[in-house]
Amino acid sequence: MEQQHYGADDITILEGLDAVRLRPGMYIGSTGTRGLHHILWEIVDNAIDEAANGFCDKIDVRIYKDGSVSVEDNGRGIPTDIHPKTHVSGVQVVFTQLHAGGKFDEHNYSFSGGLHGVGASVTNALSKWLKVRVNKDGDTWEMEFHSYFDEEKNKYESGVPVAPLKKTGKCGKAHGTFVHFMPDDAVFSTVQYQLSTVSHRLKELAFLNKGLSITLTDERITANEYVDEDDEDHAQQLDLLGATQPYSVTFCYTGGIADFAAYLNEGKSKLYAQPLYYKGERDGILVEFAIQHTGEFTENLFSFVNNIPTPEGGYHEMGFRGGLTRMLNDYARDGKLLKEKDANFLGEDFREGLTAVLSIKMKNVQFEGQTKTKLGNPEARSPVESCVVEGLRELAAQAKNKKIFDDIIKKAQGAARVRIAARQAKDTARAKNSIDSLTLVGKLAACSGKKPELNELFIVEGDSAGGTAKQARVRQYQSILPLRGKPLNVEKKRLDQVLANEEIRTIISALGAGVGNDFNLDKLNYHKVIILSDADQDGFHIRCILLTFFFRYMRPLVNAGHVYIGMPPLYKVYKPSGSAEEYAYDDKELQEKIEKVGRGYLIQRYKGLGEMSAEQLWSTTMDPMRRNLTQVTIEDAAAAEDMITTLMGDRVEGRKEFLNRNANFNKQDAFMDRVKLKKEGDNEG
Ligand code: TSJ
Repeated sequence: MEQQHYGADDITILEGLDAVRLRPGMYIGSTGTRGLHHILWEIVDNAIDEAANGFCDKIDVRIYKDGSVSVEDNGRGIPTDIHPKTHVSGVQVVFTQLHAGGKFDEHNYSFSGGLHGVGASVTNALSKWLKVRVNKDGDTWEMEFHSYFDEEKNKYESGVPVAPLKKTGKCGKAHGTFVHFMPDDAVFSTVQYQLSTVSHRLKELAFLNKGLSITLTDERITANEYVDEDDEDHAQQLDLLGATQPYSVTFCYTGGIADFAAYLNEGKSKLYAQPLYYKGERDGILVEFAIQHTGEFTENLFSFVNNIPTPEGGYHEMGFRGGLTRMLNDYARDGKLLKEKDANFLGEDFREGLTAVLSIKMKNVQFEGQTKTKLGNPEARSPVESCVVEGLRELAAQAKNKKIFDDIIKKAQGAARVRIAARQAKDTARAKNSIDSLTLVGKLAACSGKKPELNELFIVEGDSAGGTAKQARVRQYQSILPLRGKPLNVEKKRLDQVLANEEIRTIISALGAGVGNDFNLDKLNYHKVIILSDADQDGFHIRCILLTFFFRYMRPLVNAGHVYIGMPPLYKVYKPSGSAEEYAYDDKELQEKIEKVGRGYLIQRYKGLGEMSAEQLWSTTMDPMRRNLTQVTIEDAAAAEDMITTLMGDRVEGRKEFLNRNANFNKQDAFMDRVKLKKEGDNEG
């Protein structure tokens, strides 16, 4: 080709962009909606790098009516001077040279270069047009690129400069870079940017870059035309902006990933109010983490490398988990929370209910895995682990955090107990056939219906009341399980004893969903598990024992709201003639019922369920239309945990004090202080 006015360098540059055009998938993965968003992230990443280097604190992303999109920062502005080797401006190099992104010199470190990081030139190559404006040292500079089909050459020309970079005005003290481009519909199967996708990622980037303010504006729609369910920022702005303004949202988090962790835990019960946060550096790797334990069981670790999510995990996650386990075991030993003879906790014990955000930054990242979102650099593991150990030690050394760390260990103790019990349950099951295959004919009066969602299991105190309940029930959907005497107080026994206990085994077997770690809600035979015990001290104790067992060994059952307490009436107010009959469930109600029945009333006080006739038990306690059921849900698992330890465990003083305080068993039971109780049928607790 005879175009000698181009230098040799320029020709290779153009060939570079042609290659992108020819095989876009090689550079951006796909030409679908993912690829479309990818070329936006390439641009955003450059602005994020400028922020990470401390030169900018504001980024604006705008989606226009015509489908184009722009990114603007208030950074130093892309260098405008002529590049000594290529004899073109820095701006031109950025947009026409493959892989020019970021690495200008050794003083600006750029960590992009993972999933993204192919550079802004790729965005240019795959755009119909791209405009850039730089404000720098008082001058405004502009340049434009375009892609078009060259009829003469019979080929596509991609990302070609329309003209060299030129000064177009003065900007005063303003500084920054503005890049505006139109994705090429000849390349992408769709050129519609998805507001929810862009919004979600920008919010994530705002969390990952503490203090950075990112605004997203979508001119395609007005403020009241889009409501993102989990975008509380937008919900707040809706009223202000109304129908006349374009949709716009600003994300800015001064707490960074600590705010991220708090956001992830919104609406959950927490072991401690604020996430623990640390930022450190080891062997050239920046490590930042935030952790907060919830009352739930699942572990939620959100990890990032160079701001890119790594849902498949990798070596940084191994380092994080290792560091967490090592430090917390050391802490427990040092504080004598683990005795000399005790085995170490397992990592999983410390991660029950853990929400964590881990963000690391390193060079030369290697992504692996099915979706290339797993960090494959083994050298990342050890520095992350030491940073996590160091960070947690530093945090634990602060007086204000002592209780938090003690509570984390306490929670781990609970988790370890369940873990050990589950293992022993398996062993026991292996030894004595299987727990599920236990036949309990004669004890359990099973219902005939086969729909768990309709079925109810009454766990009834005593054989006598159990017999009455069997007469009273509707066989179709109500099962009766009488308990002889008190079940085992699981808190005070060794765990293998718990699972060897006949009453406990009967309950496990009746529910059909297993126990401990193997507990599986999907297999549950009854969606209502109703504890029916007398309204006296023994009944109260039995109720506590059962709730403790469910809490410890079948917590999902409690969390899902399947556990109920049946409330038998305390009094019957009636006329001997039989013309009136009312039941009262507490003393206040007794007065009301006395007034209702009027002169000549008699009162019967029920001492136990066994004193009732089948008809009375049905109408007052078992009939879904008339009974007084209370649902048990753990509002604060940590608090309930503490209460259980006090009430059922070894803290004798606490227990005495508690029992004295709650002498009125009619109104109080162990869980009522800590547990959220709501009436059957209510939708709101
Ligand atoms: F993607 C992109 F290149 F088009 C782009 C770059 C897009 C956007 C919105 C912003 C940027 C960008 C680049 N913002 N800030 C910078 N900074 C530099 O390129 C820069 C400026 C000065 C110096 C220096 O050493 O003086 C070094 C660099 C890398």
